[in-house]
Amino acid sequence: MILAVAAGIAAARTYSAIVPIPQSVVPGEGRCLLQEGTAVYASEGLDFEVDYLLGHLAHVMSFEIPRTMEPQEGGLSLILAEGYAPEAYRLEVTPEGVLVEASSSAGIFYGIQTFLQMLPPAVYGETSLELTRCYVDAVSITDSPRYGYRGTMLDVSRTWFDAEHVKRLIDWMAVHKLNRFHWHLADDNGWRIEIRKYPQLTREGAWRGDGEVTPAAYGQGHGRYGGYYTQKEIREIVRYAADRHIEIIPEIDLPGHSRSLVGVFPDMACPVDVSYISANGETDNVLCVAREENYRILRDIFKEIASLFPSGYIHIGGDEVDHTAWTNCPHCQALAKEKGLEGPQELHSWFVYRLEEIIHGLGKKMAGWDEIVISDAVYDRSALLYAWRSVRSGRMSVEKGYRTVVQIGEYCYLDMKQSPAERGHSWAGIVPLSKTYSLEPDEILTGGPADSALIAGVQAGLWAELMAWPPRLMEYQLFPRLCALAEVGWSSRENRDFADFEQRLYTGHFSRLYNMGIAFRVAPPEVVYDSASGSLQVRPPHPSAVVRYSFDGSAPVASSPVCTGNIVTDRPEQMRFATFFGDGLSSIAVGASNIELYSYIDPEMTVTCNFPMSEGNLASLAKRDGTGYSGRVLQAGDVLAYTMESPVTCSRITVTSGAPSSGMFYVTDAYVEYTTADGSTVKAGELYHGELSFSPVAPVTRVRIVMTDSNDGYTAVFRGLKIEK
Ligand code: TNX
Repeated sequence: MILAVAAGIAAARTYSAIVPIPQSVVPGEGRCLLQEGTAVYASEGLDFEVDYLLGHLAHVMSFEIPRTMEPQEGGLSLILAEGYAPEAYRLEVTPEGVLVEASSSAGIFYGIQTFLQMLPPAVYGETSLELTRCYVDAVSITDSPRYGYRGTMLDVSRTWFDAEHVKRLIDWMAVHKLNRFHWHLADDNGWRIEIRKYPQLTREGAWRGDGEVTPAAYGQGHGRYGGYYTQKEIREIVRYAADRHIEIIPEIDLPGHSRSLVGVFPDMACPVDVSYISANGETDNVLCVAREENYRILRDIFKEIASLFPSGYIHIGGDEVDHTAWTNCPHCQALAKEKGLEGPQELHSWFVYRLEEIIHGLGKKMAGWDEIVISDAVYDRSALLYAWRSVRSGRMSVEKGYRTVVQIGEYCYLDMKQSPAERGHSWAGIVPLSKTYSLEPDEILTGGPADSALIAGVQAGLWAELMAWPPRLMEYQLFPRLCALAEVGWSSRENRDFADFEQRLYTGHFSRLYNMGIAFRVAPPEVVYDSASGSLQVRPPHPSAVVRYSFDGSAPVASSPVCTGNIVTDRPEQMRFATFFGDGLSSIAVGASNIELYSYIDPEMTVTCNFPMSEGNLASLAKRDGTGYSGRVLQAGDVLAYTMESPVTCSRITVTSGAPSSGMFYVTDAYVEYTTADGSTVKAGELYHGELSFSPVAPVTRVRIVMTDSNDGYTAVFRGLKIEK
């Protein structure tokens, strides 16, 4: 895959589009020529860095670059020298050659990353450009990171990402000078790391679906779904990441979010018959605090984890614990009494305290989500806190004196929607690229301009409830927002400017991502209707972006006409626009934002069903924007019916389901049928990921959603019908 810099706007200099932007870039005189005979010299101990550099150069050059024992005139030199900060480097490109100098192999690696961004984007591709010569503009760059912790968190429990997938993410992180991979290895919906002492954890706990210890979830079907990493794979990935100067921090989320663990070892939960629904809609997912055996099992597990991961930290989760079981558990209550613990929050603290003891005993420090200091309990201040809930919780963490990683939802949660119409969560708001880029960790957490030593750095979080569909949503959610976060973490405050960042994306970095094979998000154009001139005014996201359009309300495709200016039309509501990039990437389709794109009718109707649902919810569902939650898991044969007061003539009906904020808990297994005014019943089709649109053949008196199998959440969420004229 090769794509030249976006047509029209060529980067002014080979160093004008570097992401994250370096600390200091001083243009030089002339340029350096790489050609047959160019050689590379490197200090001892840089074998991986040399191979990495040459491996990439091979995608651009037609010639081999030999490694020499002495620096060569006109060649590439990677030199270890004293005097640089830990990850800092200097990169000098002159007609006499290329020099990368640093005090550590990490610094050299980052210097190489910057240098690679000065070459054609094919350097990241799979085939070779086979150039016989290649010029790089002379420049002098000195660079070092703002924060020592620059991370990405991946949840592999809700959606399974195999070892190859994880390695690809690590490659992408390395390009962006990110240096911590936080691996969320166990959650309610799957245990993903082999533990030799308890093989059942992966034999059983890594799988979900009908007949498995954890039930089907997130619309991934009734079949066996899941996977896990063997210890051999884990070691390989740890090594792979370390080569790329990325430390992996493993997380096992406890004592809540533990359904897969409890599924395998039911005795780890409190021995009480209570029902509760966790923040994520799970049941039976909390460990008993009072059961001593639990701490022995957890110690065994952490012992193996400690030996697999060289990181100084083990992350124990600690978020979103439902307290119902503890409150009702005689053992937890007796423990609380004995230790003088007040309320469930102090039981939570007790649990964390016990884990911290275990983790310290293994020679590691503890990391956890910000709730681990939800009560006033104070742990060893060596704990690393991950602020996620809010700016407030981040402030609390810093005020209490903890080193804090900023992963605050409203900036860093890349599972949030990028615009209201897109897939994603929205509990932390809509998180467009500009929002992620706007993060100023110190300003929001300490209010002061100076960087606080307590702010370890920043991290992107990719939770995976919604990642299984559509294909490659992971890449779409990560990019380009991860580029923005990398710049927040690396670049100095004075050098950061959103317009300039976007310009670098469009003139260089998108082509790099494209050559890496990343299905990144392309921004749609902005379209407004101007009634005075009767035209649609189309503003592409960037001057050279390719926008295509359709006339019939459908999403534009690669063969749709290209939009080159404003469009005069008497049917503005029918037109849709999308931005295209390279071969295969396109944005969501949009219409004019200031007119009604659909003409809905809202007939009178009543909604009924044969399973529990509140009157209020049923009444709500009779409205187009309505929502109704089933009071239990649905079964085959369950039916929800929308009955019209009188026959409705319409062009199209759209059935949707799923929670309005996230799309979670959609109706997974069902078909839709409708009754026409003459009394006949027509099957409209199966729901596909909770949705179906159809054009009725005659006036409609009733629409029925008929379940064909059980639903996969504790509730199923129905929505009002969208009926078009
Ligand atoms: C909150 S962040 C969670 C996760 C969810 C996420 C969805 C955190 C510590 N807990 O379990 O996946 O929200 O955005």
